[in-house]
Amino acid sequence: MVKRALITGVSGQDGSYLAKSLLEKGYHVTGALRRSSHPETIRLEKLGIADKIEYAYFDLAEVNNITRLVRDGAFDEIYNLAAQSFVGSSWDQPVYAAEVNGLGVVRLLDAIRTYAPQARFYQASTSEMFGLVRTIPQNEDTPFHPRSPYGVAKTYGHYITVNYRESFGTHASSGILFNHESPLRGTEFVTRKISRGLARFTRGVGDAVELGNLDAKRDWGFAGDYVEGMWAMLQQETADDYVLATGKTTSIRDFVRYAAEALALDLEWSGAAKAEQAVDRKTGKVAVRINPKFYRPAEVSLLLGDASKARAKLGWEPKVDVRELAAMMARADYDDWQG
Ligand code: NDP
Ligand code: GDR
Repeated sequence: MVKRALITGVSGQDGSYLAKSLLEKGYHVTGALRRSSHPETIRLEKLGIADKIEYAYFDLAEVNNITRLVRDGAFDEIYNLAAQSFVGSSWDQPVYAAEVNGLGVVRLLDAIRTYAPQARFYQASTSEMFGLVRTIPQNEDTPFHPRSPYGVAKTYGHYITVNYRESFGTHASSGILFNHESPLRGTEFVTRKISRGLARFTRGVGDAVELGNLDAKRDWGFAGDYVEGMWAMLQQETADDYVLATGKTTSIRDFVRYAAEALALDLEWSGAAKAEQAVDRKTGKVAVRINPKFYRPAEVSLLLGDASKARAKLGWEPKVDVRELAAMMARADYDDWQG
């Protein structure tokens, strides 16, 4: 029997890699997409799988389309990756973040409870739930203190997933994933902003890359590795929660350094705090500068994950190190440059 999977957020970074992986494993994949005037299948096209997916239009803010999709789809596995995923804009649209990232999850879970109780469910939870961290590294037992409307909404999504598992026996797992990136990462996220900005700078187009807080530290892995962990969670007999992370933390400044290295850019750093900048020694031009508008109202300063549970129970291991990741992204942006 061919297994049937539903991926919400299939047009996003993780949705695309997960769809590719499930297709390779022999699944039938239904990808739920938001209706748009321009169907956003560009990442799926880049991976060569856009025409191998069955599409269903849906929005997590609307209950009826979710119910119909779950009722009629006969899905074995449902991966909820759809979200308003950019932390920065969640302060501008806090109610929408709660609606989609929080209530959207219970809409899906309740449809599963009612119409597809046999389906296995994956919720895309996040290290942003840890927020103001007091314990380093963070694992499944670390208390949450989210620092953004995005993180608060995702914390509800996490707990309601746990609650449906405990209340109704739903096979519902929550993956607490630390940052994971790729050449398909959205251009507003800091890693891609850096790789794309420096690639353009190296090509001689585009101004300096303007960034916010260079001192924030993240545990960055490769998205292609993380979607394998999502799948592994749903193959377990019992549903559970798992942290996926590399166990190494890196500052934004060092990510800039790694991407610059891969592009053979020789940067000279000067100044401090909001006056810090990096000049390209070859051309004398400013390649990176601070723009205070990219600072956040409340920052998550340091994330460092402990994925020992996933390693032990799922046999999951991240394969790409942060330096290789920065190089992979910078080179892809340099090569993809269209003029
Ligand atoms: P992306 O921003 O690349 O993808 C998000 C997806 O959600 C897109 O397909 C988007 O559709 C869709 N979406 C947004 N709003 C709605 C809505 N109202 N209804 C239906 N679909 C919607 O994110 P990632 O792939 O990076 O992340 C996947 C998930 O994992 C997200 O839930 C994110 O919060 C979470 N996460 C991500 C981490 C990471 O480091 N990447 C780490 C931890 C958790 P459209 O194309 O129309 O915008
Ligand atoms: P994050 O990712 O908020 O961790 O959420 P992002 O790349 O946006 O920010 C990471 C850190 O970089 C600092 N930063 C900047 N960020 C952006 N976007 N732009 C800048 O110019 C800039 N300068 C410095 C930020 O302040 C922050 O500290 C991502 C998303 O994928 C979420 O959906 C996911 O849940 C978490 O990762 C884990």
